[in-house]
Amino acid sequence: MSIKDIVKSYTRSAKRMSGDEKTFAADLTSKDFNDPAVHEHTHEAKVDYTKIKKSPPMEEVHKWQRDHIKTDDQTKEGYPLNVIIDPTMREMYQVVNNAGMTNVFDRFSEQQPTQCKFCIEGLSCQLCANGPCRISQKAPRGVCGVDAHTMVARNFMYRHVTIGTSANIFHCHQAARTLKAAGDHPESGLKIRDAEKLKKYADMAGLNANQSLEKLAVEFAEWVIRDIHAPFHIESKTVEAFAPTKRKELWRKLGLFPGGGYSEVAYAQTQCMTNFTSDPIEFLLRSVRLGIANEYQGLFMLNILQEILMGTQEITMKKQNMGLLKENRINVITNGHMPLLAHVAIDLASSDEWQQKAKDAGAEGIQILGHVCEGQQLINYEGTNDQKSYVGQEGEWLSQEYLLATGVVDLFMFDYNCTMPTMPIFAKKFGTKLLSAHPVIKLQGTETLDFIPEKMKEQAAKALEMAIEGFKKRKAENRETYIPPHVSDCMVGFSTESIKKALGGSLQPLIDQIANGNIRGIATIVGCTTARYGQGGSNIFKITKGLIENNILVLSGGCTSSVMEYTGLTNPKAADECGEGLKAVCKQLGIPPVLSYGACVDIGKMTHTAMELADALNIDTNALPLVIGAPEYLEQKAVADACTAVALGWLVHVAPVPSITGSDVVVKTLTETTETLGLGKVVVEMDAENTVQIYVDHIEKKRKELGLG
Ligand code: XCC
Repeated sequence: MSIKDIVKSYTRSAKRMSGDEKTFAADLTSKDFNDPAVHEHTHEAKVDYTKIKKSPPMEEVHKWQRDHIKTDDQTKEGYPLNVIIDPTMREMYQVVNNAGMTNVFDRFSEQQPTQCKFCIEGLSCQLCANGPCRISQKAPRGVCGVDAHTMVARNFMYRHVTIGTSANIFHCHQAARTLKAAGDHPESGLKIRDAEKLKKYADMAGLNANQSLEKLAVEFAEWVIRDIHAPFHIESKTVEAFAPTKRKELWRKLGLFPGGGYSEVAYAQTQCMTNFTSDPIEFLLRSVRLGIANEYQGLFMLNILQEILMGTQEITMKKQNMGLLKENRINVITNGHMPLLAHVAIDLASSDEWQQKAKDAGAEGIQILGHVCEGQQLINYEGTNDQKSYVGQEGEWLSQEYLLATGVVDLFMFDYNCTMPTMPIFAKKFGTKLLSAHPVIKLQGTETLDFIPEKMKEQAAKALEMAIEGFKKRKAENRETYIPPHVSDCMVGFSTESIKKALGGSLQPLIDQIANGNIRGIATIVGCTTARYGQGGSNIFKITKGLIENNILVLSGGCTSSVMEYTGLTNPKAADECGEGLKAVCKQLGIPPVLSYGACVDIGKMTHTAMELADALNIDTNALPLVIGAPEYLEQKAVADACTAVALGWLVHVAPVPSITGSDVVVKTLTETTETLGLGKVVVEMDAENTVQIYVDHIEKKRKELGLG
């Protein structure tokens, strides 16, 4: 901008601040906002469930999905139906798009080509009032003097890793509060379902496990909470108690052993202030350090806490997708990642008393489905298995607007991330009641519950009452609805413990199959799905197909699990699609080639399996024939999780391209140097076939180093 333009811009800004001139948003219309109080346009949208191309029955869908990924039809032309491979989402996208309503795929199109080259490469900074600065050849430094390498590395840690780490630790903190409440107030709703697990981990934490379960629950929860809140300069007790010995030595040597998680995040954010740290390598190593806190004070620990409360995973057959919704039942969706209140609601709704209340309202009953990672967790927990009100998993995060457009969702309750800001207007249009289960997530015009684990039973009852009201209103208004009829059968419930149990008590049979080469190695395909060209679930599916054909066993976690489910890869029948070695193993055990570990937060369980495998082989974690893949990563937790994987010594593949390509120092450090330090490294690759080859090559390299043929 010229000096004249700058003066003009500041003068205009000043006028806007004083109210003398309109802001940019003042020129938008009320239909461009999500506050249901001002959004008056939903009634104009004409919803027609008949003018859509319906998906064929599931068997044909599976055939179509397999043919489809062989074509190159993944670009702008034909978007988004060329990337959406979920049969229900394909139908409901058409409904929403025909009605002219905002939705995730159309918003992605609207954002093209506005998306900014500088931001994509990490070369823009908005931290201080001299900015925003963008780095180019003409202007190689920001106004403060920051160079490209520092700007990219700082953005990486500040915008992605600190947010993701604090989110996972915050989640763990809430789970610990809930365990404490279950001990202090056993009538509050949550139960201690896996007492053995509580004793085992409390013992590993150095606590006295020979006391009443209630007292032990309180003590263990307080131990976790104390560690999360410890200062950054005091070594974390959870890391000390649960991380592999060889890793801890390395982390100490490299200065990466973290202290208390919240304090680590505060330290890292402080470093990001303008004119503070400028060493790019420091930001990158600090990110790895945050990755360790992210694991042991976040993912790993929150899994243990939730399993104590909801029962460890159990291998079983379950169902998935929108076809599980029922026109004449009260349909409750629970969305998010922290199914604590949801579990109490399922408990209550499964009782005869609440089923009767539903019948009194004119329904055939009340049922609950989990959306996104929450649903993935709930179908896995042993504690949900025989609860009749829980009917299955609904879909990935991309599908939530389309889900409400069915018109049959009576209550959409949500707790922790992955609830779109547009939910209030969809709820208004389609008569759904919304309820937030934690004040950390507030949507415009939407009721929010305080997070009080001691009162969860009461809160769950309130949620179910809201659902009953929603149903009554839907019926009274005689609303038109449509449920896409597609459902997948899937085998779920995999975890270290459930796999060991299925294998007769140890991981040895799995190790034998890896050693004899039937299984070449393991790939964890985790994380989200994105709306980008070539993604939308397609990239995950294509890569996974390639891996199992190459005899690589796949573990899934996150919205990737939904993709595996609606493409049939978590069905034992998918054994026929594998290479000969993996096929033989799957057939012998009656398992699919993709083992669903559940949610993205269940990555903590995958690292647990990997750590036990490494222990059984007496090797460090980085020696395992293992690759971590996030082929459609979306948000900050995924980036923090990638840092965890780097800390544990693993190759991490990510797509789409993360915003680090503006600096060769950052790229080289994360893709090469970290590995030379005994850590893992990052690989970026967009093409699915190349990606499969990268995984295969890495696994074969690790096999060779281990002396395996
Ligand atoms: Fe959200 Fe977990 Fe990502 Fe899916 S995988 S888009 S975070 S729901 Ni977690």
